[in-house]
Amino acid sequence: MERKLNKIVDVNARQILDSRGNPTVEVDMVLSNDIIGRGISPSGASTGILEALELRDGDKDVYMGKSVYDAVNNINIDIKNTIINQSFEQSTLDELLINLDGTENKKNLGANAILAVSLAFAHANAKALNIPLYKTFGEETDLSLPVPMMNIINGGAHANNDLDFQEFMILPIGFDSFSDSLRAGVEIFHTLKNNLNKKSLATSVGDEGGFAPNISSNNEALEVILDSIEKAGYKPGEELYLGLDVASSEFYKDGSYMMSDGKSYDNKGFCAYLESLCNDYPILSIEDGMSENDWEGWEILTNKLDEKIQLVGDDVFVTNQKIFKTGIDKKVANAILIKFNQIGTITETLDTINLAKKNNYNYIISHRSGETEDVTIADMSVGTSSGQIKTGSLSRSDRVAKYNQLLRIEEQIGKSFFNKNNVFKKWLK
Ligand code: 2PG
Ligand code: MG
Repeated sequence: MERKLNKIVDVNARQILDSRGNPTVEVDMVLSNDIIGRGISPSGASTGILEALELRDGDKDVYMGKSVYDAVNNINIDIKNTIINQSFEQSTLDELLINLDGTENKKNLGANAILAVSLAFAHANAKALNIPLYKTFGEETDLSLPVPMMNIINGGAHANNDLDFQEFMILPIGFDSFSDSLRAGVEIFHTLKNNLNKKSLATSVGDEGGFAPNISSNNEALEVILDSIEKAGYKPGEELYLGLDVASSEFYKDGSYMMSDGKSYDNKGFCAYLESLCNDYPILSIEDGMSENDWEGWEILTNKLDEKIQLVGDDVFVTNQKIFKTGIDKKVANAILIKFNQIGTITETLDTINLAKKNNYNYIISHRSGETEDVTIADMSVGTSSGQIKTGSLSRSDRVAKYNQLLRIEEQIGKSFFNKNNVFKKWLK
């Protein structure tokens, strides 16, 4: 029997604030029968140059140019007038939004406007179907609870220390449940705080809730994390692995990877440097090891490390099917980071995930450094069975809200769904 679709009876957008105190777009969508769904757009700091366009007003006297009143108006006028009193599936709504914008990078209406509408519909639609949101993102037979990639030391564009690498993450994979892996992460996080305190290093946190101590050496950051894992009573290289988001596009200039200690590398040299870190530490995943502008470097890196670790493309693929397709053809990376605001609709995000699945690439559902109370990514990681989620550290509500949602989902579906597909099996022999 065909489902009777609910009509959209109201759409109301407003400007709210994200976790960095910058304006962002929120949408409340009302369907018939008083069903309400809310969508909020997140916002990045180390953005890929080919990401869909985040529309900001640019008036330096208002919110330092960052207000989003135009995007809000685009929803309250153009989008609302086009979709009101009609009924949709997620895919037909998203298609209409894409066509209404009419540009490759969503610059007319703004990807922040379009995504907030797409997300609001996803939430409303799940309520109309009377099912949890995570069940709308994939097959019910293929759910899993993700391994959290916890970013406990922040550097790069997310902190004002001298660390070149943006994220130093721990991956608690040797546990039987999401809640046990979360507990290990939290205990290590607090042990790390003590460790930093003892070294008289600052324990204030960066944009993603990880510590941002004033250390400048990558090795020192990795050492203090390893020590904290052990002091917390866990086994590195067995229960806990390390992950990096190098975010190397941020320090790639004129064909060189320029480090803050004055060293610079060409792509071969930088690849050798990353390989040496992998030999010295239990690193299981490296994101953006090469710049978005250095596809040759990406090929070198993939040839060298594909068999050893997960190589994640973020800035280089920007959740964009077309660009990702080029990466697949060139055999670049073996995993893709998925951020729905890089592309702008739920449907396109799910299409990119399906492309990853078909080509045996891992896919990681990810937050942005500017987040909100919205927890959709937690549901998406379960529904698409990504097996991994990147949602920051173990402090600040914008980060832990996603972990808390995963705890709720664990309660509903059961602990046995943790890392069900064992997405790391290729590298852990
Ligand atoms: C990244 C993200 C999230 P941003 O580079 O992976 O951690 O950062 O949102 O600033 O792009
Ligand atoms: Mg990244």
